Amino acid sequence: MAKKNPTSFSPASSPAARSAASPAEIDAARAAARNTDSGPASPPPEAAGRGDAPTQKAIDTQALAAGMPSNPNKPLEHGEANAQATPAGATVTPPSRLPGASTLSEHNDSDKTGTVAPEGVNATIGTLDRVRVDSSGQVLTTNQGVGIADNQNSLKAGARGPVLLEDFILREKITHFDHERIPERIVHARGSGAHGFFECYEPLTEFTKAAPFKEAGKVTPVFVRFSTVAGERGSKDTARDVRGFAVKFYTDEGNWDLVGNNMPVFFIQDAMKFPDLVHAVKPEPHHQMPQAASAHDTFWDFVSLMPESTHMLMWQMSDRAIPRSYRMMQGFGVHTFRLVNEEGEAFLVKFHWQPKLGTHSLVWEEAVKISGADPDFHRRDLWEAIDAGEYPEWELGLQIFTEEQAEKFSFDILDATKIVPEELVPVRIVGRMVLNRNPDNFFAETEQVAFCAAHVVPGIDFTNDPLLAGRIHSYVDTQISRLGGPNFHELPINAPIAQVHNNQRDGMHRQAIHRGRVAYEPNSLAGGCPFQAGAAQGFTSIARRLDAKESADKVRIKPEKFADHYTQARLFFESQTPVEQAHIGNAFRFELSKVTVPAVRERVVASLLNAAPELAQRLAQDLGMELPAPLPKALETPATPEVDQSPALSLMARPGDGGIRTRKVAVLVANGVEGASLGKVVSALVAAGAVPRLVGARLGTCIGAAGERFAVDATLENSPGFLFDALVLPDGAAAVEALDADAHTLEFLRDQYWHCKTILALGASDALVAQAQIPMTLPDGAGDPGLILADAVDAEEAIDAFIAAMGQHRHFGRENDPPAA
Ligand code: HDE
Repeated sequence: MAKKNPTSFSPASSPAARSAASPAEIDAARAAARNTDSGPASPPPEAAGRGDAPTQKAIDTQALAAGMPSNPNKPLEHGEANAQATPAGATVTPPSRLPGASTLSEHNDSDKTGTVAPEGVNATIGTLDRVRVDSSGQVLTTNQGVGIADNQNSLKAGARGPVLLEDFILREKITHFDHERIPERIVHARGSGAHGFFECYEPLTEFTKAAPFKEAGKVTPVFVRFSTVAGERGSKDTARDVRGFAVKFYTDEGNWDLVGNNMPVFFIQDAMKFPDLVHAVKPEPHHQMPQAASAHDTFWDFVSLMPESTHMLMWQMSDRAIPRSYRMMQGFGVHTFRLVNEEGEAFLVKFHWQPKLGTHSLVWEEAVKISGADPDFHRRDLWEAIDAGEYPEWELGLQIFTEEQAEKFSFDILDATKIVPEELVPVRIVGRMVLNRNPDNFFAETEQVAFCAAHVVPGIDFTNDPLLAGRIHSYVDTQISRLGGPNFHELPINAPIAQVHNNQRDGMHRQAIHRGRVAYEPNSLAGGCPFQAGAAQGFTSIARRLDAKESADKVRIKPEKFADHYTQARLFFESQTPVEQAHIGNAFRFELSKVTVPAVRERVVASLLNAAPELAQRLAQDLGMELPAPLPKALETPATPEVDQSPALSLMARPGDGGIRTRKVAVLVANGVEGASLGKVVSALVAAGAVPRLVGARLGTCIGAAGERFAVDATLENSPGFLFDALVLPDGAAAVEALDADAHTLEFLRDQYWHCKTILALGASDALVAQAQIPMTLPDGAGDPGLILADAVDAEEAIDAFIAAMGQHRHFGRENDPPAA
């Protein structure tokens, strides 16, 4: 879309009173126009003659430049009054396309050059179709397009002779291979991405002019990358860690990256501490251990000296840090941002993504086991769901509030270790995001995508959050070394769908071929183009910054309220259900038990005493240590919080719709399985959208009791119980006997039980439940809602109960600490 320019001039016409040029003058002017240095500035009009392009170009260029006798915007560049009213740049419409051409030979087209650049277009931003490659029916070639006759042998001097240096085909292949790897991301190295779209439910123009929110039903393409933070690129998906939740909106007014996490707060308050935090959590530098884990000395040493991390530690030790799926976690923008409307009014905003499937997590032991059996667990889950047409969906929620409201809060909204409780500012749902296309190529898309906290569009702006300020710098900087130079924005996955026109040139791997000789602004030789967009169309920063003083002193200091390190940590802990609180305690215990220096453990417990004394006491007991004195507080009497509890902070607050779509169910089979009830289970599960898999001792065919044949699609060995959401043990005495003889079965069953998953045992298979010593009742004596034993004749009713129980996701009533023997 070409931008509109209100200040456009017409090219100057040739001076009227000019006496006719003599033939000698015309020849001289024509000759001069063929030189690239010096020459007559203004050839007479009749010198152009028919088809004399060089002379015509000189004439048109002169007219174009003369059309802008001065820069009319200069006076407006001064004075505070003009700061918010930047005009669009001045332009002159050229009399022809000749002055804008790099070369007059641009009409000579070929299969390589194509023709003249289409007017006002940057062709590098076309859809990804322009770079997709499909090799079906094609011969193998070198990178120069030369057919490769033999891809099996190097070029040798004789069949048994030496390989020749001349073999450019071998050398090109090996050289490219040698350079296939690029540096991984410093943090968030492990990740998975997908394409999709954002759809706006209602116009939000009252609050923002940002392109995606302009009208109901407006669709904006997105690319999303989920990640872990600490682990390397090849590390496991199910580590206890924060998850990155980065969304690139390809809006029609430029790219907007909402680079968030699955937790709404962060460890630190100032970007100055980020390298320290990351150095502390990454594998320790002397021996590079442990991989993808915070459970080690340096991390806990650092965070226990940084009490502002306490709130985030509560989140990180909660089950949020071990999600069941990327599709089942929330996302948050973390910082307070601003929305700005057409009138220039600004509002404060927090961004929330709410998964349609609800928020669900793994249990710790399950996460540990999955990391061994399937380190790609989350990557596989996302890929399979999208390829199966089960498109993951989130709703976007906004907490919109004013600076006047914010000033009254007991906490500082510039502090990234604080949330705005939903009781203070409700979350308003404004649209949905659907991920409906897997990438064609992991490297080209998911690896090369470059998110950047500085990528905002008109209508979105920053606040003075000092953590955000560091991020605005960091992301571009890191891409320059990771993606090999300043032109990473031209990589197809990063290019916006909005036009890109500026005077940046050159650099490593430049893709764009700019027409013309002008690469500066202001100019008259390109008619002033590309011209500055001005306040009406371009990005402007909101003038008022919270608490910014006109002539503030230069300081390195934090605002007072930043010193309240514990109030919201307590709020989070108090808002959890007892099960979640127990899991948080277990996680702290596990992590601290891996710390080798007692003083570090003590410091953590001493700090937690200020946030959740009962948690700290339990930890001291579990870690076999004396209860230390509480850590001195930076702020003895913080402001009274508005709320003591916020139910929305519990994972249980968002169970989803109770359905079981995409959940994986293991159906254990062996020869002699009762085919009729097996068939009913599988059909019912498929109808409910779940993914049943027949798991047997070996792949191949399993013969049912009535001679039915079933294909076994996974084995007890390659797909252990903890990889499934639920378990079905079908009827059939012979099958039960065979399964009973395989120790995998009992382990499978026990894992399902201890991880609180739903189990259905039909007919004779109750023997397996007994053999695995699965308790029939919960520790408190109540019936177990997730353990369904039924005669095969009652299969239908039992299957319904099984599906309903699966919809509850877990049956935590089974839990005991430690698990009962
Ligand atoms: Fe990042 N972060 N970050 N971060 N971050 C990166 O950029 C950084 C922070 C987040 O899938 C890096 O391209 C600083 C908060 C995500 O490609 C790097 C600070 C939040 C991703 C970087 C923070 C995030 C990154 C590494 C403190 C949640 C993955 C590679 C001032 C709101 C994006 C890269 C993807 C990645 C810097 C803190 C989210 C080095 C300096 C807070 C989701 O630029």
